[in-house]
Amino acid sequence: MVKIKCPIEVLQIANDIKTMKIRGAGRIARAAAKALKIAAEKYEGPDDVEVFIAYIDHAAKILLETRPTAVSLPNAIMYVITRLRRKRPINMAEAKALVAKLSNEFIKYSLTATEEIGIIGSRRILSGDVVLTHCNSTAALSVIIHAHKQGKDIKVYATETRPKFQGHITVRTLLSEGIDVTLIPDSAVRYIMKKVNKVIVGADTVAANGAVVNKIGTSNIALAAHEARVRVFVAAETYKFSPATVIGELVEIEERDPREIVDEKYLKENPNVTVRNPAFDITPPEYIDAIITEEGLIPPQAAYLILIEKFGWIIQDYFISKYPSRGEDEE
Ligand code: RUB
Repeated sequence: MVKIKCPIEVLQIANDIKTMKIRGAGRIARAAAKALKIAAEKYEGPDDVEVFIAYIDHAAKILLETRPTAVSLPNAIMYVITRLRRKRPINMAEAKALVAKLSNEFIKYSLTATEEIGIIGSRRILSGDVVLTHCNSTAALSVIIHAHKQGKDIKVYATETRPKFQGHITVRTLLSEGIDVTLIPDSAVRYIMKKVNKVIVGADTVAANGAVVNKIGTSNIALAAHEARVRVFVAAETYKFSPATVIGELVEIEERDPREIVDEKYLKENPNVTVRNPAFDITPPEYIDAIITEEGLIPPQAAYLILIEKFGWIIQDYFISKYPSRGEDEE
């Protein structure tokens, strides 16, 4: 089949995700959906829907190869592509319009979900609360900002989040909302936990057993919170739940360039030192009090229910591809 080149704008978005100019699981997902829409608009191949779909698949593949951990990225792409395939557009105009519609639909859903999480989660924040957050999560910030807008008097500790310092983005956002925020080094978490009474973080991926994959250091924070009897809330839209984990797939943890931690000179002068830079870690469900989704506040153990409700047909497809007899109709 003819391979049509991916437009430069799509390659640029892919590169921005890879280099973290676009970062955060929700933003990555929306950028990927937008990239597919641009790909559809810029399509210059033959007037053949099958070729068009193969071209969109190719753009999707490039986007999927950018970062491995946040499931929001494949889920956003799957949202567009599976519906495009199922709908079977009869001509190019219909196919292009459908990709644009699905992309817009996903982006709107994502933004609305973040708002709803803010409203739901803010009910659990009380005046006088001292909240600790890690990295930079739009969903977690939505909870904090909604609570503040309701007139609740809250104080926030934000971790720096080495090595990329996303905590500074969090601090800037909270300050611009007029929220009292203190920046702390990641290593000060257990020391500060005495003053904190709620932890709120985001998620890149939620597994079927309720384990949460989020920025490296999240599991240390959850452990320190558990020890100090401080509640841990995870703010996560349902497209951050991973259907593949239902069939036992593991979540790949991104290892980034060591030069985000030490410079080139250090690596040259210390050839025997191995520097590792894992970007995410896994917090087991035992250390999480609740996950705040747009579908409501759930215990982490209910992740499977969300997955079946939201991705049931995809999970079914996984099973059918592995065990074809499951797809056969019963007599
Ligand atoms: C970002 C990170 C965030 C989640 C949730 O990591 O771990 O906590 O992605 O963010 P990175 P959001 O900076 O490496 O992308 O709630 O904005 O989707």
